[in-house]
Amino acid sequence: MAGEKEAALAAEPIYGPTIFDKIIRKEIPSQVVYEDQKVLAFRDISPQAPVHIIIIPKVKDGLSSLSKAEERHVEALASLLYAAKVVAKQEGLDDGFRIVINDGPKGCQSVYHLHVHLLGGRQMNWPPG
Ligand code: DGP
Repeated sequence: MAGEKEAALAAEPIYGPTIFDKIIRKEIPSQVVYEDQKVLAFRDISPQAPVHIIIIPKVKDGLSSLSKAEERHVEALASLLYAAKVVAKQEGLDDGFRIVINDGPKGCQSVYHLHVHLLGGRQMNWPPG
């Protein structure tokens, strides 16, 4: 049915490769600030704070978003948060910072490769928008 095909096409970019795969493979440039065996951290192209860094798992393994996480991803999820702490220290965010994970359309997720936003260098507000 046409409706099913449209739905499949619409879903393709969500579960397929994203711009972050190209960043991992260094096919497009990024300002990498931290890298280890499991994660890559680079400056956001559209910063929302003086420090705005994206932290991603190098191996996506189905983690298009946090809501897709399964028990096998627990270690990868922990690695992202620990890397966020390391990078925050590296960036001198000693007075505090914010971690954000956008999930799905209502969470304003635009790139479907799980990522943590590390924001800092200014006073954050609450509640968030
Ligand atoms: P989200 O909306 O939570 O899916 O965040 C995706 C972020 O990724 C957004 O803040 C902008 C950033 N981004 C998108 N494309 C690129 C890119 O090509 N390079 C870099 N450095 N960041 C990107």
